[in-house]
Amino acid sequence: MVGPQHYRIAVIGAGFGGLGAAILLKRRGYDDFVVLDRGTEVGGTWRDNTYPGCACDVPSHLYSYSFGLNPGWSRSFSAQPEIWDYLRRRVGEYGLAPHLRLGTEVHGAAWDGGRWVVETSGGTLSADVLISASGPLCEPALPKLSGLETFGGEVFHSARWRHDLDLTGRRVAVIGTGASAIQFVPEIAPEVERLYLFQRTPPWVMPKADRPISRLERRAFRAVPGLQRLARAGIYWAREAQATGFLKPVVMRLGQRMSRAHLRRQVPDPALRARLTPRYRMGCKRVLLSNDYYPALTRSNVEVVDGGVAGVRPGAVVTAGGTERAVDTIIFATGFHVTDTPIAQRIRGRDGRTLAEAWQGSPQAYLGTTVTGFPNLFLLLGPGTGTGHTSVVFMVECQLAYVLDALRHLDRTGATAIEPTAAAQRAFISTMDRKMAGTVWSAGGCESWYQDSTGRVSALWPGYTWSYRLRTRRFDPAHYEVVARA
Ligand code: N01
Repeated sequence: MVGPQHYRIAVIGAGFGGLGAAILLKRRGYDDFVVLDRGTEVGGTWRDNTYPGCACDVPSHLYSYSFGLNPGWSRSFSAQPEIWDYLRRRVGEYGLAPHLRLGTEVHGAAWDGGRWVVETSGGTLSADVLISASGPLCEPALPKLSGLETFGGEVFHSARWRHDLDLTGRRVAVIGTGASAIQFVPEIAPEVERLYLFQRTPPWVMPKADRPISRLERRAFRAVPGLQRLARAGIYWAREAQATGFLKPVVMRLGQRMSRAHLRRQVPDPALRARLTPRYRMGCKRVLLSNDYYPALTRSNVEVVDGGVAGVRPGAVVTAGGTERAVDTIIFATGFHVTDTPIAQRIRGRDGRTLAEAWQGSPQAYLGTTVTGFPNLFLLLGPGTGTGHTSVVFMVECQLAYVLDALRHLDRTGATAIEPTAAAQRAFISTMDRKMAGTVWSAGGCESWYQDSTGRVSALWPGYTWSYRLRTRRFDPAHYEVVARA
């Protein structure tokens, strides 16, 4: 009987992580790999998030692969269509199409003692090595609101924008005031009849230094070798300097002063201003950048409703204070399943447990990449590799260097499987936790998606990202159990 199609490497996800993996695998001479994605196009979060105003809050030159610079960025902070286009163009440029299996959802992956057996919507395949690049911000989180099923109007999440729905003249409830909401609220506010913004925690908002990149600049980036790399390095190190504020929260006071001045300039009404003033230390949640969010909230057809949502009734949202706002549309801008990502329930390791069962609500991985009990598994943007201040693409590249070195190790030594020792993973996590303790992410007085269900900040790297680069430059076999070929 013919078994499932076998690959050397299977990659889950065709976003920044998965495409980056594919490009580098190809460049290193690996041809026997497959990239699986449930979407019918590549692009990951930049394919899925198409809400009006969707853009990156990391400067364009930094938010791209170091091996795939784009001198043609049209703005200092790129909008979603341009980033998505950047990713799609990489497919043709690197000849990735034969490796892509789009429209293929991974239902499960299990280690069978010598390889990964991957069940997908398109059948079963197997692989020696599994790279999970499914992304931490891929699965929309919808709060369980009582009465939601009785609402009777339109309901959707910001990451699944209903472009077929004309919002003109509608009465809309937006729930959430995070990075997504602050981008689309100013876009839809002029269209809708009424917009009720349900705010539970006012965020810190800073001005966004966004501007078009002139044709002259773009020409210079194309013509002068190294110029774009220089610009990128400048942005990178400026961002790294900002990390000091997250690691030593007292430095954040300056940022808080700047943000309050921004609020004062843009919101003349002192009562509204007071309600928009954050009550936790800046950086504890993601710092938001916007020049048009506060002005949108001063519009006469916009009301900020404090305290969150108590429930939903037919044709209305019930406020925490028990009053109602009559609406015909609810838009959830309520974030994603980050530390409880569904893929963790689908990957089963050596002892038959899933990642979610092994983690017990608090994700852990050695270097945020490999997990004890899960041989030959690599997690891109795994636990502890998010950043609050700079580009996650940088972190992905650090991980990819590590993964490629691990593959080289397997090839060179003839080993069949590697997994981090329990002691190495434990020691790594305890160092992470110790470093995290003094940071604004754990001591800033807020709740955020950086924290898991146990309250541990398990989503972020608690340091400068250059230190992560140093930790991941080389695969370190001393911290691994290695299974030699029989
Ligand atoms: O989600 P969020 P997001 N009742 O989790 C509120 C990235 N991103 O999609 O703060 C009422 O930040 C919740 O309230 P509170 C970026 O990394 C990047 O906006 O918990 N409210 C909060 O206000 C970002 O951090 C870009 O009190 C409820 C909001 O929903 C991440 O994605 C652009 C609620 C959720 O905010 C997620 O951002 C966009 C409830 N039951 C996003 N449940 C770039 O520019 C939740 N909330 C790159």
